[in-house]
Amino acid sequence: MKRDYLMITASLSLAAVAYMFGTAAADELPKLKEKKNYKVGFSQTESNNPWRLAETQSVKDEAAKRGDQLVYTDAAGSAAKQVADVNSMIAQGVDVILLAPREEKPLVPAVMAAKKAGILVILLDRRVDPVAKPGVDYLTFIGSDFVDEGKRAADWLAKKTNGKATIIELQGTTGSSPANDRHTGFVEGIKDHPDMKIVASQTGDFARDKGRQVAETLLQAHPDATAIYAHNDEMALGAIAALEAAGKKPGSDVIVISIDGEKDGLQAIADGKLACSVECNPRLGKKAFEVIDKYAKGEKIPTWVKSDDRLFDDSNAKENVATAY
Ligand code: GYE
Repeated sequence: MKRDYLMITASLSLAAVAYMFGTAAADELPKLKEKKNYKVGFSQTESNNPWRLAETQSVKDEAAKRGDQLVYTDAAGSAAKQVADVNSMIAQGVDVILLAPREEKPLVPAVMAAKKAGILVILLDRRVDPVAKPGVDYLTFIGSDFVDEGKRAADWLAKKTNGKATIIELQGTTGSSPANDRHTGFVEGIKDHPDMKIVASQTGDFARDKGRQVAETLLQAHPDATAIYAHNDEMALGAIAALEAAGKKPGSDVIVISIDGEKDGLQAIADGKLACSVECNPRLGKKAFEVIDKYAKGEKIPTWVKSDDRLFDDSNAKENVATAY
């Protein structure tokens, strides 16, 4: 009894201290005052591909347009550095943190630390592990439906091949939400096609050269492969290079499909080397700042601000090259 009482008073006084210092209660999102200008942190995970660069540019452009101060960091592909980057933003007292989390699990503590410090977090382009909840621990996730992207890629391939394919899968960054979900969605999409099989699956870390190296090894082990499913265009372009080096014709000997819709990807479709790319829009900056404004005004924000993505193949890739990133 006495112990319970002590514990209750201890947690009550913790809540009181949290209140005094302006930090949020455990079940409540940090508040955001309506202001003319905000100090916004943007924690980018890496800058090694056109998708990332387009995303960063869209955030920088929107901040500049509004006259908001942007604190920008690049974790250079390290989850540990990204946690440190977020902690430094907390120390600098930013109003909001836009976080593009590299991996699902290691970034949860960063989300929780910001919440504890009373700083609002918005997840941009990737998710964290569901132990951190939108609408409770962070405001919302702004980005695409990765499970659906994987499913759409599988559906397209099933149609193209009449449900017959021996598939090599090049996965994205291990432990990242798009890699996990694009795999899940694709597996779901081929499950009713007994003649579609993934014979090898390995990470190419969303990077072109890694994708090329991994594709080279996997093609040697599986010379009978008829399709390559890459979790992004960069790895698909690497795989196309590997196929050509092995004397195979991408597009006819092996069908390559992917996700993103970057300029080089669309050009590869126009050239007949890449078969299709499910769009994943990186230009999320405008939406992010709109969400900040709405939340400060007291509007209700959905737990997922979903992108509306197209699919590119030889029917529409060429006309979209010019406006792609
Ligand atoms: O597809 C890839 C990038 O997180 C949705 O990350 C994003 C993915 C995108 O590196 O090209």
